[in-house]
Amino acid sequence: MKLSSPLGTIWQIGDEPLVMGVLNATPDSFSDGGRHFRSSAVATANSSALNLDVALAAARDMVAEGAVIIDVGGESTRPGAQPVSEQQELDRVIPLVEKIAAELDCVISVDTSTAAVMREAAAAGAGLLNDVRSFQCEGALEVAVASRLPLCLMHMLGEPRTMQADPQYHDVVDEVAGFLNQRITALCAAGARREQLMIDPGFGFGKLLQHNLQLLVHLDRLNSLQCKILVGMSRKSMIGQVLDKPVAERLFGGVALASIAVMHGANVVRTHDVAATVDAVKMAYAVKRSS
Ligand code: 9MG
Repeated sequence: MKLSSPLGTIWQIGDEPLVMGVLNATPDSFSDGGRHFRSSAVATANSSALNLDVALAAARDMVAEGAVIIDVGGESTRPGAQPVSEQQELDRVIPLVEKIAAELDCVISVDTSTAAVMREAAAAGAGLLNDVRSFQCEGALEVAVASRLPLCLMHMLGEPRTMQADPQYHDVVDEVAGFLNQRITALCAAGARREQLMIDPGFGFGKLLQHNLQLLVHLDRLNSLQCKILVGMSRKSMIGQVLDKPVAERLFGGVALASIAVMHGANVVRTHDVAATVDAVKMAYAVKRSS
C-alpha cells in the first residue's frame, strides 16, 4: 500500500497512533547537530550541502523501525534559530522529498511555513504539510488548502528566535485551544475540511516547563476541537529540565512522555527516536484500548 497520496490516506490506516520520524535537512538542528549534513561534491567553499544519500538512508532506517510518517524540515525551529531564505529551504527540502517519494513507502510530511515550499513539496510527493506557524505566513493558507493534503497546525507563542524569552499565559490550555480553534476556523473558511486538519499544542514553542506539563496532562481537552492530535516532545528541554540531562541523554524521558501523550489522546507522535517510540506507543495504546 502506498501511503503518501493526498487527503485522508493517513487516517485510513486505523485508529492506532502513528509515529512520525524527524528528518532534519538543516545544519543547525538542535538534536542531531545536523548529522545529515556532509561536505559533498555539490558543496561550495562556504556552504554545506545536504548529502541526499545519507538523509535517504536515515529515512529508510526510520521507516524500517516503524515510522509511518517522515517529517522533512529545511528550517531549524529550535529556540534562537535564525530564519533561512526561501531558496535555501527549497534546495534543502525538495530533492529529499523527491528521493523519499521515489523509494520509500511512507507519508512524507514537510515541516515548513513558506508557501513556495508547500507548493513545490506537494508537487514532489509530500503527503502532509506541517506548519509550526499554523499557515499564517503570506500565501501559506491558500497554498495549503489548495494542496488538499492533510495539514498540521501548531500553537507557538512568538517566533523561534525569541519565543522562550518570557512566555506568559493566564490558562495555557484554554489559550492554546482558543488559538487552534481560530486557525481551524480560518482554514475551514478558506475551503479546508476539518477531517483534513491535525492540531498540535506546540510543546516547547513559547512555553515554560509548567506550561508544557499542563498541556500534556490536559491534552484530552483538545479533543473538543474534533481534529487528530499530533505531539512532539522528543529530546526537548522539558525533558532536560526535569531530568537534568543533555539532549543526547533524553531518550527514556521522551519515550515516557510519548506513552503519556497516547494515554491522553495523541494520534501522532513526532520523534527522533523511532524504534523506542514505536514500542512505547504500541504499549500505551494497548493499555488505553483496554480501559
Ligand atoms: C518542526 N517541529 C519541531 N517540533 C515540532 C512539534 O512539536 N510539532 C510539530 N508539528 N512540528 C514540530
